[in-house]
Amino acid sequence: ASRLRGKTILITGASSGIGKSTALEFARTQPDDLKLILTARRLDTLKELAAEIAQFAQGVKVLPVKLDVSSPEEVGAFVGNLPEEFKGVDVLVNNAGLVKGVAQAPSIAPADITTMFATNVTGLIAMTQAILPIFQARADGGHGDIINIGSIAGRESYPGGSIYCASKAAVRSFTDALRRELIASRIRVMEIDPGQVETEFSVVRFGGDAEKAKKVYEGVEPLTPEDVAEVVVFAAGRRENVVVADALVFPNHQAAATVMHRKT
Ligand code: NDP
Ligand code: 8X3
Repeated sequence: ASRLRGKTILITGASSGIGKSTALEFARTQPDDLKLILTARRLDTLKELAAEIAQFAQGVKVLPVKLDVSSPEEVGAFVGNLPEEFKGVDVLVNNAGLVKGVAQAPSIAPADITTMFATNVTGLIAMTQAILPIFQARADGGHGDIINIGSIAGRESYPGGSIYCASKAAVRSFTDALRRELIASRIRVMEIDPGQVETEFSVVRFGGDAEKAKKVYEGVEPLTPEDVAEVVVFAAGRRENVVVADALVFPNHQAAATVMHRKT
């Protein structure tokens, strides 16, 4: 039997890209008995995803929830508002995140700096703090999984990405500290760092300019969000004593944040 049977999985940023594919992959892997709490700001998109999952996985209960992780009020009210049958969260996938622009200091818009940190860093930390008490209330010192989506950008900085890179470095640092802090429990703290993945990421970066976003992937074959989703579900599905603590996932043409082989 799958180790994921009966689990309650909470995914942030499930309306697009890696988060959406992760929801679908969990449902495919455990279609008979699973609960998915899918969160993002776009509730309509989450409802469409819930309908898509219902078509092939009748045993998966999906709860779409509108949640802006950058809002301390919304995150603060989140757990208390969960229906009773979804309160026992087993896995938190901290995936919501974004990049804004390619500006360099001193010309980075203050609002973009705030948005990136409030979403990628403060939001991820707030979600973690909201869910950890659920894990810690369990017997044997507590158990549950935290899977943080970092980035190659958190390991290596590049020009035009200073704030995004700093935000993902903060995720990495927080994740490492948390794993150390929780060592006496059975809580698993994991980080998955993708390289280039084609999602809405670059469209968001360029403020909706799809043409500009397309250029990022010209001559290269990026990862698909499904590729990353498979790694997330693999990590969550390991035996309880196995912690996929830290995974860096590149497409074959990529060897570093800015080292890519492009076909011309
Ligand atoms: P997408 O833009 O396709 O998806 C981002 C998701 O985050 C959306 O579902 C969006 O939903 C959600 N989101 C954004 N802001 C908020 C917010 N304030 N509150 C709640 N949800 C929010 O991009 P990806 O799938 O690529 O990104 C997912 C994660 O992967 C991010 O953390 C990103 O940094 C990371 N990553 C991406 C890489 C890439 O190359 N694409 C590489 C490495 C890491 P909504 O707008 O509905 O709120
Ligand atoms: C997204 C990857 O390096 O293009 O996290 O910013 S990068």
